[in-house]
Amino acid sequence: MADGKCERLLLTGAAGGLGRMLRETLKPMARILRLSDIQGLGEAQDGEEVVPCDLSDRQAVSELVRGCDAIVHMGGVSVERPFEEILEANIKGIFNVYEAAREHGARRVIFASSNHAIGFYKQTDHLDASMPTRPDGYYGLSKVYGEAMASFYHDRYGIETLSIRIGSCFPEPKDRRMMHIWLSARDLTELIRRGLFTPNIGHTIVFGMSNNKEVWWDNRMAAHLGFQPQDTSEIYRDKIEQQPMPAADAPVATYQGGVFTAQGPFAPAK
Ligand code: NAI
Ligand code: 15L
Repeated sequence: MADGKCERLLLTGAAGGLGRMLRETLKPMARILRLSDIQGLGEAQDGEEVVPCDLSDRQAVSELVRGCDAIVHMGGVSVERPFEEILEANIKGIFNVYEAAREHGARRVIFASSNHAIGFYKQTDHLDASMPTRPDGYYGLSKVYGEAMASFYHDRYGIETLSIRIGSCFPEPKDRRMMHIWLSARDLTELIRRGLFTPNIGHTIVFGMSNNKEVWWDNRMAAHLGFQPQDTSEIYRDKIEQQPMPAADAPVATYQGGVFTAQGPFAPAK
């Protein structure tokens, strides 16, 4: 990873909402950007390789990671779903990614963790990355597992990871809850850049949020990244405050994870 560029950077989940954006913004960070997803990605453009892959397929993931010096792992189920779906894409998926990184010598992973790893904290709680996780569903549990994989593969094999507990990364915050945890595309891209090129990050956990006015999270434990978010949800406040106020005891107004805390239980798969 000389002169601030990876030789070959793998982006999983490249067909997803964030992946489509990162397909453009990660390009300057790599000589070759290898794009992967279970869904279609179109033709490879200049400086790209397209390698379709199901993350739950260990052999396919091993081939996918071969030749990559770093991995931005965005792929997987991104909402609350029955355990069986989360198990395949997220839990087996991240095991396969780290095993392949170990096997082929990839040294850095950026892991798209989520606020749902800590979603059962109340909106009145203030957290830093040393506080225990409080997952709000099977999806949140898979992100806790991913962070634990990152910790283990660093301690055992020296692979370094930035786990970004992404808040809500959409073009704009959609409701009052997201005003606290919104992350702009520009700030996510910069966090990934810091995660790829800051020396000696070990396993660092950072809360993925922009420079919002009223926040629940404290990122001082990730100060070595030198990340200074450029955007703020504040510019959307007038628009968001025109929305009706949710009931005070509604999950979206009570818990950091919002409605995810009230999804399920799911019927067993037939
Ligand atoms: P998304 O659902 O739009 O994209 C995820 C991609 O993963 C999809 O293109 C999907 O086809 C792919 N995928 C699913 N199962 C797969 C499998 N078995 N094999 C290969 N690919 C598979 O999600 P989005 O919003 O782009 O999020 C990207 C990542 O960031 C996800 O890991 C999500 O959990 C995480 N995240 C996103 C947040 C947001 O606000 N957008 C907030 C917190 C975390
Ligand atoms: C997530 O983890 C999801 O992937 C995303 O779709 C949003 O729901 C986000 O969290 C959120 O909590 O707003």
